[in-house]
Amino acid sequence: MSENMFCFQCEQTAGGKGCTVAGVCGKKPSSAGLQDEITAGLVTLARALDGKPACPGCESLFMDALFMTVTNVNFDDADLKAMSERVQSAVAKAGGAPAFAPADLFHGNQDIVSLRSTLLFGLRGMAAYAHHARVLGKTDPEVSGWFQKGLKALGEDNTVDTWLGLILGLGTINLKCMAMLDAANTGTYGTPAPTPVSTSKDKGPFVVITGHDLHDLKMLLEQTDGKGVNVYTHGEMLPGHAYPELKKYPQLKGNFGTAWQNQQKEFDNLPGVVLYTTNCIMPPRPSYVGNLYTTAEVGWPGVTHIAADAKGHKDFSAMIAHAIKLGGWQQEVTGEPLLTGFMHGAVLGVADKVVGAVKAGLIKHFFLVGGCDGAKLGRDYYTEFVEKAPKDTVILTLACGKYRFNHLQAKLGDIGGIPRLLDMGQCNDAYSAIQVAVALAGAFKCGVNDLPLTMVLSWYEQKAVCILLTLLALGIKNIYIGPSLPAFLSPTVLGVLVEKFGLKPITTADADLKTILKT
Ligand code: SF4
Ligand code: SF3
Repeated sequence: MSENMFCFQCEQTAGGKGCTVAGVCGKKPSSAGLQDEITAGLVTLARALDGKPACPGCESLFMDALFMTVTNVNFDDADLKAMSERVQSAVAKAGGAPAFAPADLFHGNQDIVSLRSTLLFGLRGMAAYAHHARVLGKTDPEVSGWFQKGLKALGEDNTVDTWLGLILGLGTINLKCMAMLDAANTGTYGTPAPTPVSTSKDKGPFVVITGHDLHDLKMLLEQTDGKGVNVYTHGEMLPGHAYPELKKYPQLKGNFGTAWQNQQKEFDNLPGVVLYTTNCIMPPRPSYVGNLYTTAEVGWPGVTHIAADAKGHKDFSAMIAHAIKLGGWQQEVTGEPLLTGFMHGAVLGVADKVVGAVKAGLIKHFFLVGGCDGAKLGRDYYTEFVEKAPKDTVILTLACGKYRFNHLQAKLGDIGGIPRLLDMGQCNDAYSAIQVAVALAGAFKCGVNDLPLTMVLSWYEQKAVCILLTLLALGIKNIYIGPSLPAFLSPTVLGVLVEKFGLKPITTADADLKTILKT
């Protein structure tokens, strides 16, 4: 088999090793090549800027270009080529520098490639979060500067210790980035509150909006207001319902579908349009490809892209008219509501109740069962884990992996007036989980590692990588991770993480619960 490309950045990578002929995600070798070209160009740009302040527009260029290379974001070679040219022109304007070549990304022994790749993938994940905060007007010089610093480091021959320092440094700065995004989201749209979200389908035309960008959701709600067009959230957009400034729109009807990997089935013959604001777009089927729209860094060849104008405004009118023409669902279908909105503001608001329930022995353990969903077998572990967790335990969840079990909310019941399953929001709301853990540690006068709290994470793409690095940088130990370990972690690097942080691959729900709860 000839090697046309090499990519091992996500959990579904071919054979658990690397996609070499074509991406399991649908990425073509030409797109993979362009993404490597963009990345290498960014390293050269970071070199060229060394010691100088970032060129005008370079801060956003770093974020947007890295975001574009995240799994399932952009499959359109025309977009990737245009981005690569933007990077090259910035390099030329910065005065040039010794070129870092795409092949250099894979230079060195297995461990060096592993360490370099871990840093790169973490940077890609953080870039998506920084992008969402930036569109809401929030930037931080330290976060922005770190893209330049991290990219420059990718081109250096560092020692293992230096690489490890950089990787944990990225974890620390990503906490700042997630805090900035949290401040951007809550500052703009208010403090999320627990909110039941309908999963019913109402009659009439509709737009489905997927991805993480709340600013896009807000613009869509403004432009559908009073038009008789309903809006449904999909995937990671579900927590949008919990924000006061978003849920006030009556046409924000509910949540449609489940996590990203089911879209080809769920969007089949959909009588409405779909707007993708971030990852995760999958190869669309002919039955619905004509109903899709992309925005921001997302792209699929032939799918209409809605770009922002110079003021950041996006004109969704043609897409809304398309939804009206499609007519929407003709019959109402009733579904069970999902509960979301337990971000840190809501949970810390009932902190006394939570602490009281622990002290009274009602709550014995907390689990954070969170992270990405995906198509591969083995992800039923997370459903089983939640179902089998004893009744005196509370489960915090976040990101799209929760669709494996969020419909079980009512069945799981509550403890002392607190639901046993608390949906804390999107993957970036890992910040909320950290805030809650730190507050609990404060209330019990102990360290986070001494709390009766275990993190059981599922990963798929690079945002999960930067979050994991943040948790490690905070010194959080004994994290369970699955469904499989990242292919980009070499045995030696994995060994270091296991030794230093007690990182554990998941086994079975029964065995892991037994170990954690020492039963
Ligand atoms: Fe393969 Fe994942 Fe890379 Fe796609 S993103 S090419 S599935 S490793
Ligand atoms: Fe999900 Fe793609 Fe990662 Fe934000 S939307 S968590 S997989």
